[in-house]
This record gives sequence, C-alpha cells and structure tokens, in this order.
Amino acid sequence: MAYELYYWPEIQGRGEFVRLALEEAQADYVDVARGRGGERKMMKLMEARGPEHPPFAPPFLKAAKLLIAQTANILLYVGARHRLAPATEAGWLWAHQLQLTIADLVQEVHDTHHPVASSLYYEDQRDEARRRAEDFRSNRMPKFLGYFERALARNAKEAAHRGAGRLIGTRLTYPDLSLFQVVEGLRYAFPMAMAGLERDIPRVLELHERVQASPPIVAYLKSKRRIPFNEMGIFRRYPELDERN
Ligand SMILES: N[C@@H](CCC(=O)N[C@@H](CS)C(=O)NCC(=O)O)C(=O)O
Repeated sequence: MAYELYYWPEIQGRGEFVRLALEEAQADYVDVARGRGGERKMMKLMEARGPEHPPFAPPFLKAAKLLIAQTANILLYVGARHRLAPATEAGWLWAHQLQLTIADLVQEVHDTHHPVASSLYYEDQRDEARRRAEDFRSNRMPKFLGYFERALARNAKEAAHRGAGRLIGTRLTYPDLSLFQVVEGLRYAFPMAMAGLERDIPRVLELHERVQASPPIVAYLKSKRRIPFNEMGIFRRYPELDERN
C-alpha cells in the first residue's frame, strides 16, 4: 500500500526532508495535499475528533494504520523500514540526534524571517528579522555547519575513509539526505553568507555532492515532484537578510 504524505502543497518546507527519504528509498507514496481535495483531507486529520493520534502540524505520514507526525519521528520510521538508518541502537540514536539538531537549525532558519510571530507577515517584522538574520549568519550558521563538519570528519576517520561524505558509517542514511537539503536551502536563502562559509565546510559540501549524485535523487530533482524554493517556505531569499560575513 502506498504511503500517504501530508504536507503543504506549495512549498518544500519541512515536508521536503520526508520527500527526500521516500524518493531515495523509491517508496510508493502519494503527496496527498497536492492532489484534488487533498488539503481538506489533511486539515481533517488534524481535527481533535479525528484519528487516535492526531498530528499537531504537517508534515505527517500515513503508513497503513499508523499516522506519524514530527519530521524527525517520520524519518525514524522511514529510515528503519527502508535501510536508510544504521543497524545498531547506538547508531539509530545518533541518527535521530543528528536529525533533531537539523530540526533545531530549520526552526532557526524559519525565525530569521519570522522572529516575532508566524502569524504576522514578514513585512510586519522586518526590523526584527534583520537583527535575527544577522546573528544567524554570523553565529548560528557557522556553529551548526561546523558541528556537522566535525561529525563528518570523525566518521571518515572511524570508517577508515570509506565513510567520506557520510554522517554515519559507510552507507547513506536519512540525516545525510536532510543535511543535503540544508545546504540547498542555505545556498538559496543566504547565498552571500554561504559563499563566505563554504571554504570551512568541505566535508559538508562533499556530502551534498554525493547525495546529489544518487540516481533516485537525480531523478527526483529533475521531476515536477520537486517544488522550487520560494518565499512561502522555510528557506526564503530576502536579499536584505543576507550578507557575506
Ligand atoms: N516540529 C515539527 C514542526 C511542524 C511545523 O511547524 N509545521 C509547520 C509547517 S513546516 C506548520 O504547518 N505549522 C503550523 C503550526 O505550527 O500551527 C516538525 O519538525 O515536523
């Protein structure tokens, strides 16, 4: 039975981390809200009188009788079922830890354009956004990416270089796909800041290249299923929020 992915139909957003894992796994799935009446169906599943385990917010995934929300939680499930996760307990906890750290980073990216409230327009919080983005570019972005760079260096050493361009072991796992998406998104939203940072994160960029070359990902990125970045999603290009550090 095909998985049903529920996510906002016009953006990559957090749903993209799930789409990338399903695509790499070549899993059979329907992006429900992109179809006729799909968004209504998605809203219904979030109602209090809806399913036994109602999601608070998209993305969520329906897998037969299971309804799973929270991006990292969905990936925990998809990763285990489609060989996109490590095999040991220590390994899957580490994968989940990396994914939760990516979730923190994603939230901070969101807050660069919506630092006061998600319910307000960007135009109503422009000054705060400028301050928040400045700190994100100067402090948080290098700190997060530096952390992943070190994790990659360590794994390359431990896996006797066969782990180069992989966060865990020698095979591709779901946090690799998510880190690829982070690089894509940061290059879109903060091209100048990223240009200044890229020389410090060669291993993160190597991972990006390796994921981008994976045949199912190559096919996905060329397809209409990949929604282009835009200014409704999480990674938004507002030139006034970007600057080379
Ligand atoms: N921690 C959740 C966050 C989910 C989330 O914030 N979803 C957004 C779209 S990316 C949403 O629709 N939020 C509605 C809300 O928070 O009211 C996850 O990682 O999946």
